[in-house]
Amino acid sequence: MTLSLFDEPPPRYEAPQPIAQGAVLLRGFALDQGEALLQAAQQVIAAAPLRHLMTPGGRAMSVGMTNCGALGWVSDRTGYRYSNTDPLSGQPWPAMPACLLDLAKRAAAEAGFGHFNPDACLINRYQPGARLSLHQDRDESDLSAPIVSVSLGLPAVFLFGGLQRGDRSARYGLAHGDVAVWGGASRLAFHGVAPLADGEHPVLGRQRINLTFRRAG
Ligand code: MD6
Ligand code: FE
Repeated sequence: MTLSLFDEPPPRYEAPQPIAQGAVLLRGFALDQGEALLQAAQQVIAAAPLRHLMTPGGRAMSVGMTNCGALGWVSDRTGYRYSNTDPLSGQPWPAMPACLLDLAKRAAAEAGFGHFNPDACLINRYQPGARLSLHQDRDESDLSAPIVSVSLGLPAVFLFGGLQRGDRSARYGLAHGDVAVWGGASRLAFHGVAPLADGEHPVLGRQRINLTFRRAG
């Protein structure tokens, strides 16, 4: 039997791809759990809807966000912080679904960070044009833990720079099922997401969903 270009098996996870000291891409690592992860994310979104948070500067973010886990990342006119309740409902955030927690722990271990125990999972929805400008994740009290970021749906261009805002940043394509992990010497690296190109993903349609896990408290 010959394997044509059109019936190639889907790409499978192979090995970590280092991008900086303490930072790796795990391409395809979440592929075989994509459906379960999406179902779990949809359950969270049903209980704590996506919203466009206000930046301290007074602009609505283009990315829609919500959270699950003990702590959730929020932004408003007073600043960025973690909160143990959803400001929209006043209720605790939905619990972190077991399949999400399990994936985050396995990805961290694969990247060389054992014993990762995230208490915060930020769910981000990018529609075409949505972007995240270069920033550091530094609202977490435990900076010894890495960040695990899972991409689902439309592909995006991930910008990964250095420890200074002005450092040159490299661009990496992130596809459905890819996981990025950064910690150690890269924990405070500047990073962002270029404006999402329009397209149609077979499962998710015109959107990208990103799950970002941290140890916040
Ligand atoms: C991403 N997200 O969507 C990466 N950081 O691929 C982030 O880096 C991020 O969405 C801090 C706060 C919200 C975020
Ligand atoms: Fe970030």
